[in-house]
Amino acid sequence: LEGITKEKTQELVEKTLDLYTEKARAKRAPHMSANDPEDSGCAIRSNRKTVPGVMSARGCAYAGAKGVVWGPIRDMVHVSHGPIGCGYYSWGTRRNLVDGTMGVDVFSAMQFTSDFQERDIVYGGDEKLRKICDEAKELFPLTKGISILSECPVGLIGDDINAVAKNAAKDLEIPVVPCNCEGFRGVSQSLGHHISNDTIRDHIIGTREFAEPIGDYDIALIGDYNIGGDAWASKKILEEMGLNVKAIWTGDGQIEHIAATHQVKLNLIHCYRSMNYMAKVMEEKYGIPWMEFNFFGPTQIAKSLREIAAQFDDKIKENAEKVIAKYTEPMQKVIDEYRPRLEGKTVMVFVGGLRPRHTIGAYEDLGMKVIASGYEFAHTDDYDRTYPEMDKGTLVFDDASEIELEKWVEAMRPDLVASGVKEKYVFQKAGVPFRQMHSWDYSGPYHAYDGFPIFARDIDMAINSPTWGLVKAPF
Ligand code: CFM
Repeated sequence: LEGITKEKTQELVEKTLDLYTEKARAKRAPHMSANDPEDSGCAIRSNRKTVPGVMSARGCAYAGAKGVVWGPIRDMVHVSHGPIGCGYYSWGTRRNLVDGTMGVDVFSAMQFTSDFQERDIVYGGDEKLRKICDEAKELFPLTKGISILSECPVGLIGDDINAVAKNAAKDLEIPVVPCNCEGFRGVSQSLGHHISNDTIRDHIIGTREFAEPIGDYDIALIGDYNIGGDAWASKKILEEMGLNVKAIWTGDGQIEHIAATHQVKLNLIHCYRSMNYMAKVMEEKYGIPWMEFNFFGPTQIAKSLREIAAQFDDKIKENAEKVIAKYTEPMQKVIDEYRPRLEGKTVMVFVGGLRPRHTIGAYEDLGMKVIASGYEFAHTDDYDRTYPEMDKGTLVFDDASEIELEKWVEAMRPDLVASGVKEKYVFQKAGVPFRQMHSWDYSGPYHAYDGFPIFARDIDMAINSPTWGLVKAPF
């Protein structure tokens, strides 16, 4: 990588830390470093409380539960339990697409909230919650269950949603799942993922069986949330190679399929960060093996298809080769079209807990280089998986603040910033091309062979738009 050395990047890190007071500097310093794949000493500190007063892009435990794990399950009513704002701001923003008839057998785009008022804070919201459960079942008789996602006040006032859920489940004869995911728990949305995994473990998994007998090629797709149709694109090629995707966790998810996942032969896990807990539980409790894979960009897709096929017999292995062969030419066409326009361009990535490492190969397929990558809420095991993917001297960081990002972009001048909506307009106004890499900027899918042509088009559109010639950047 031209011009990028470990020393220069470390110098930039020091200069960035100079922005802070001594105390804040000491806290932020372990969260950013020049990458050195051979030196484990560059380990980034992660999953710690954000420094107060420093602007963070993180979400909360409720966001991780309502928005990420539970929300995409399409045939349940998900109740945001507490004041109205949390429900409103987690309403449809993640673009986890679903199939079915809204309001009849699908409820994921609707907002159910207990809309707490002062009265509920003072006298408790349990009765109201019970009424909501009854009304939800009455208004939507085809609902397959209800999840109760607690917002902060519920835990603070000590309401017993577990008792309400237990009684409602008995009376209504559907699963009613209490999820104690109050936003103040933990340091980010990551704990919300964990709490949600635990509630699926305690209330859902193993409570149903699949209607048909289980076969040797039956698998589950774990940690694909169908953002912009991602899970549909992933499912398509897994089925083309002869596997049966019996359940998706939780994109376009169906609760009865999720409940029967303990019967599958293999768990394929895409978003390791948000669902490794359940993969491990199913391995320990039901002996189901699991493996990680990566469906971003043709290089990683082919590698993953072969690794997945290696878990099965020769028929599946041959099928995998056929699938790879079938898509080689169309993918090469995409590369031939876009690579000449993107060759040598650089990217800074800052997203949640998976994409900062999983998308690297897709950029590389287009001739681009990731020169800086960071997570909002990853843990040590995510960073350990990241160092080998990044070149020596590139910047790796954790829970960056807005001022840090600005300093790095100013110094490293990436050709693209790939991050979230809170970052988008800051960098676009500075004249730096940007893609919103959570919701795919209203585009997608980006997963699998259906996704790559769209990804390539979008990245080209962002970087090579003539608009940038008209913007006067402040630096
Ligand atoms: Fe997994 Fe995700 Fe991500 Fe995530 Fe998220 Fe997301 Fe994300 Mo936004 S589950 S960790 S909590 S891949 S919503 S679909 S894009 S931060 S990198």
